[in-house]
Amino acid sequence: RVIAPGAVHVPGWLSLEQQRWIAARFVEWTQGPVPLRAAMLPGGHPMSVRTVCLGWHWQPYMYTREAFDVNGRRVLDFPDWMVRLGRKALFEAYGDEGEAANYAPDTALVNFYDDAAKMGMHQDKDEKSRAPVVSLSIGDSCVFRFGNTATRNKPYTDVELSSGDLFVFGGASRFAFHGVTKVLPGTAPEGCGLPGGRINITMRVTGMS
Ligand code: MD5
Ligand code: FE
Repeated sequence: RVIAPGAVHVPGWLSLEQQRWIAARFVEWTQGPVPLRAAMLPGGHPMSVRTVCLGWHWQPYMYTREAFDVNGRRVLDFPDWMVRLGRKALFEAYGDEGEAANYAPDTALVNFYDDAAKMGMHQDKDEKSRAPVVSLSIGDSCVFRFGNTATRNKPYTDVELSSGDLFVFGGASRFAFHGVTKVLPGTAPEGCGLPGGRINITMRVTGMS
């Protein structure tokens, strides 16, 4: 389950009941002050993935409290239960109790993928922190492409991420290029709480105050 140094994939980490509970929170987040939206890339094209943020709002390529690229409203707070879940995730991935206890994620980017959505190869460099990123998937499976830190091209490893999977990116893998090449429609398990599409939650430490 170690894909590269610091990159740990834990299939089926969330129970179906946890997946369902989180999927219900996702619906609430989308009905909060800032709706799901496709972020506009600097070239003028919207992303195919749609995102709602907690704690801090991400817009390419900065974090703010208010979503001034959407409707100017402040995003929902980062929930305490998610801090606790992030610490459990870090402990599961690395087994270091001290590191897990000190993990303090303060933003989550919650991505929704419909059948046609993809995410191009990129690095996550907008955080002023090297702390690990915790990723949780719910709904349809996808093909996740985990690359290298030097280029967006080969070598890379394609990994199928399915409903309930945990992936932690830390250490040498924190700034690796990565993307989602496709969603696999109709693969969501019965009872995961999402009838179609894929949710990915990424918890991060912004390093902002
Ligand atoms: C997703 N999300 O499935 C992917 C997977 C994103 C994003 O890439 O930026 O929202 S989470 C994978 C990820 C996040 C942060 C760092 C690294 C991977 N990494 O260093 O490989 O929606
Ligand atoms: Fe990313």
